[in-house]
Amino acid sequence: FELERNLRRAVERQEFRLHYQPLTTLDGRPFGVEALLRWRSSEHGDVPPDRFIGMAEETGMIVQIGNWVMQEACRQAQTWRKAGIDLQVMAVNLSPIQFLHADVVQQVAQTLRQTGLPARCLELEITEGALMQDTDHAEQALLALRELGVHVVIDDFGTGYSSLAYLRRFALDKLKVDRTFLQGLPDSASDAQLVRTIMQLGQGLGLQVLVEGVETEAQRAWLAAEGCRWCQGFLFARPMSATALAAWWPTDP
Ligand code: G
Ligand code: G
Ligand code: MN
Ligand code: NA
Repeated sequence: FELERNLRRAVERQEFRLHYQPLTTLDGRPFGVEALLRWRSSEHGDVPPDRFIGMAEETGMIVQIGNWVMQEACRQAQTWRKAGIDLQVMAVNLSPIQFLHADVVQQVAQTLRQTGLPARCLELEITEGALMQDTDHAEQALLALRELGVHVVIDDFGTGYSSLAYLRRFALDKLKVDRTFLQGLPDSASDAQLVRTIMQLGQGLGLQVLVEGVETEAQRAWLAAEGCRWCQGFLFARPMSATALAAWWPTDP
């Protein structure tokens, strides 16, 4: 209960920060980042998202927190772009609660207006579960988001309980292969077949496929041989503060 009470005050106390993890090509060149929420509580110290996102969802606070995340991520992206960093993608995680909220499209549009970030630079990461809870809402919201020009990504792809039929029904742009599939690579024949199949499925449907959780050179080599183009993982870069990200980003040759 104390954690919940303190979470309520965290926004006004400015205890949230965003970290950023690079999204890269297979040779490690970054084209964007994923924003990841961090809470430094004055009472509890650093609290990992796994420990408070669920609570924020149950209490509805995730809407306010999520709106802050989107605003801050877009503001930061536009600041970097103006400073000459060639950031093409700012990816933001949307909680199912946030995505199912009637205002979601309005919120996204307002954030883009207020920050000046071009819509094509914003990617919203949504899980399969969020899409399947209210498929009529999802269909309408995805069409409206596409109309705005933002991109929508299925996060943790392959771990949800949804039918493949939604892939043709919904206006989607990208799949992010869940990192649990990477763990067995390159040794596990079944993991290899699953990742290969997801990449083919995405390609066949005109969706980009990004593989997350790349941790080893052997995984990178396997993905390169399979024709994978986009990835994210500790092998290339971990999530880092805004200051660290700006220092890490390569300057043009
Ligand atoms: O780096 P990491 O430990 O931050 O993320 C743990 C989990 O928390 C991941 O599943 C990630 O998607 C989720 N997460 C991180 N930041 C956000 C956020 O801003 N909003 C939501 N809804 N989830 C987030
Ligand atoms: O669910 P989502 O994809 O939003 O989760 C992002 C989470 O994945 C963050 O916690 C991030 O730190 C973590 N992550 C990113 N790359 C790797 C990786 O290579 N290995 C592991 N174990 N976690 C990773
Ligand atoms: Mn994500
Ligand atoms: Na994921």
